[in-house]
Amino acid sequence: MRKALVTGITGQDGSYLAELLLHKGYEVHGLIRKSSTFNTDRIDHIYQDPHDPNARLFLHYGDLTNSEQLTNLVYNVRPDEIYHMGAQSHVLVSFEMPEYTGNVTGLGVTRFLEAIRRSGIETRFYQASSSEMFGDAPAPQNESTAFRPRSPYAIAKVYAYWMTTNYREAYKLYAVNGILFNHESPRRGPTFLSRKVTRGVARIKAGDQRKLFLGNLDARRDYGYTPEFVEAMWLMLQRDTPRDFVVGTGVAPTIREFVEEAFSYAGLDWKEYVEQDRRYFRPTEVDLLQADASLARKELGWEPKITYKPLVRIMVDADMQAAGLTPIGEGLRLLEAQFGKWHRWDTGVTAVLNHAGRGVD
Ligand code: NAP
Ligand code: G4F
Repeated sequence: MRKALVTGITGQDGSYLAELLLHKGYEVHGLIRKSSTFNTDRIDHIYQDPHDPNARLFLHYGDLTNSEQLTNLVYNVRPDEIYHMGAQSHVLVSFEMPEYTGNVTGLGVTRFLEAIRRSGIETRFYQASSSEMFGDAPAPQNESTAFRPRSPYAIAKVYAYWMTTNYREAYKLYAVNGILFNHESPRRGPTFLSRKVTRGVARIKAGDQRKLFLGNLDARRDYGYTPEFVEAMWLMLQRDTPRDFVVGTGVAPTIREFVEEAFSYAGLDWKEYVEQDRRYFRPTEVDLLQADASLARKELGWEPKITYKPLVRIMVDADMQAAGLTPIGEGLRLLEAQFGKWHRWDTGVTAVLNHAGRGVD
């Protein structure tokens, strides 16, 4: 049985990726942070009691700032594939915490690469690189576009990108960068734009919120649907030779267009509810991210089905359900028509969990 180690398994991408890998028959090991409250909501529905002889999901405490722990984990688990999703991933927060972001998002990668090199194990390493690295480089951006990062987050990712590249070249590690453009889902963290908007729409509909305060509405983002993106990550590690890929839909609405689409899907006029607040503006913004993912299409056979309009429907439906409303239904129908069961957004479905026994003692 193939073994995968997933960092950031409690995050949006890590949770979908873990589902995909379990579905493909892998034994999955996830790194999770110690927290005084439960932080496994996104993976509760795939949790397995480690006492179960058939268990294939195992969780390990760890932190990306602690190299000794990461080295032990790599050495003890000896995974065939490592998907490094863990990061301080919020761009605006990175301006408030630049040093911490550099430590976790940048140096965290070096700690892993060193752990692999020193342990001498045969493994394949996926680095979650970001379209934010392109910054204000002209669009559309592809694998040859030079980076012009505009935030401490993006700069940390550029460092991590080059460390991954260097370990591939210097030590012949199978190490690749997936340069992914924005991808969203009902599991997106609620402080990222897409989810803040779709959750806001649902809460306004439910009468739980009156206004939605946002920052810059003029930037453009290339929005895709996360479950499709984790398939691209897996495909990247299945190739004979390691290579970096850009992954995105090529469709890049303005934030204003995204907002308008979400409100109008729910039958609301966004202008009545949205106000701008300076606190959500970034000191330096990235104006336009738009992917040229032709290499991924050609070499990986990866083709996205969902662009931002259907994405909005999926996310608003999910947030309406979460707010106790009956979803409008177009998003639900879309998922049923296009995807398999592992794309569901509800958590805690397959098991009523005993929160006292999550297998991380
Ligand atoms: P996310 O939801 O913010 O998840 C980040 C994960 O990293 C969480 O599991 C978090 O744990 C974990 N983490 C943070 N700091 C850590 C630390 N010090 N030690 C151990 N774990 C830590 O991010 P995402 O959207 O899933 O993105 C996954 C990766 O892809 C990130 O590296 C992100 O930068 C990158 N990326 C994302 C996108 C996108 O559009 N989503 C695009 C390009 C690249 P907690 O749950 O405990 O906070
Ligand atoms: O949702 P965002 O915070 O995502 P951003 O900055 O594009 O970063 C995300 O995608 C990257 C890939 O390109 C990842 F690497 C990164 O980890 C993260 O997942 O902001 C999107 C846009 C920005 O232009 C921002 O200025 O929305 C604008 N925006 C306007 N009002 C807002 C808000 N963003 C947030 N988070 N909150 C607002 O109120």
